[in-house]
Amino acid sequence: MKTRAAIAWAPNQPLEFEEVDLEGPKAGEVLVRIVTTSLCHTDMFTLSGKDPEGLFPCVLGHEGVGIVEEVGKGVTSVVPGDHIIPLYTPEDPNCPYIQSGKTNLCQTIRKTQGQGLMPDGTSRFSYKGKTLRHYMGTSTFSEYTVLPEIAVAKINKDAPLAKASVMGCAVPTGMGAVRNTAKVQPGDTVAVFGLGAVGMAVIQGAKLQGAGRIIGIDVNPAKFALAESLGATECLNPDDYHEPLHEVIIDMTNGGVDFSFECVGNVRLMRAALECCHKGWGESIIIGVAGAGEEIATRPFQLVTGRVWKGSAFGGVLGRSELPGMVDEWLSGRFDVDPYITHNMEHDQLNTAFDLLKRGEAIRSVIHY
Ligand code: AHE
Ligand code: ZN
Repeated sequence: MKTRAAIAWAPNQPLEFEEVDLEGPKAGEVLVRIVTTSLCHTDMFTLSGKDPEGLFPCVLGHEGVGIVEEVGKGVTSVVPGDHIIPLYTPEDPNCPYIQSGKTNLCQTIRKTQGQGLMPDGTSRFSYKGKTLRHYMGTSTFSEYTVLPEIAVAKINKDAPLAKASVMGCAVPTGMGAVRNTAKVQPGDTVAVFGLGAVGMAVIQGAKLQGAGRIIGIDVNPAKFALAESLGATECLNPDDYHEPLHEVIIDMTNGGVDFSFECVGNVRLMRAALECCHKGWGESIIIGVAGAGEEIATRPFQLVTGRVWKGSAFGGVLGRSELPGMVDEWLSGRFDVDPYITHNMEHDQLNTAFDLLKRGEAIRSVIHY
């Protein structure tokens, strides 16, 4: 079939919109019509050429929601008409990683996914005979996409599809990091580095956990009002201080925070996030994605004296068994996704969405097909 897709031909080039060829679902695969998709920094990161797994030409996009149109042979868990969220972190019950009960990092199709291919090692996308790579196993910047069955989470049909795309990355990534990775407890002091969508979701999650102080940190003070409306008890701009950022936070918190979250992907900020943690027990969770070749550093003494460095992917959320429950929590009013959606636009305005994100003007732009 033909589908309208945004093609990323090469790093740092604007996306081009074309009718591309899409092969139907093979065994164990599902054809999905994406209803909305939103733009995450990780799409921008890959388009910038800094992603060691970035392959071109490709169809980007990993935060979306859609409707199953057709299923391939052997697919039993979804049927046409089901509403689904594509999972860049799939969940295969036969995967030993999943069976361990210790992680959400399913590895069943991770290798081919990183190569921009479906599990059989081929792509379903092409344009004028030239292969286009998939991206993060999702490629939601195409109106129709093909996904492995283990990479779709069936969600409640009451979830408004115009908004649900943010449940595909930002919200579970931030909230999940708070609940599953850090396990923030009532009264804890939390520092959130970077007030994009993921940072906002960390704040919202920390508030739901009953955190005492929630300190938002960003060089763009225009983000502070939203952060405070979601639960930040105070916000600070590192540019307003002469002292190193970790010292400022240690001073503010009588010795450091219980948990910090790095939601930018800046390795210097990761160090500050670790070092502002309380001696003896403070934990820092890395969520931000750093570019190829970047490395983190600190004095080992920071860890010897009890600080803990951790990371979190997709918030430690099991996509098929836990994400639908998070969607239900949203529907029940436990939290709201409206604050994340700063812009709504059409598919062919995606390049504008990239510009807005780059300039720090958007939290999430939702693209409606
Ligand atoms: N391809 C990059 C790594 C990118 C990365 O870390 N991705 C996160 C999700 S970012 C969502 O906005 C992730 O889930 N990683 C787990 C995984 O298996 O990729 C690189 O550095 O190679
Ligand atoms: Zn993302």
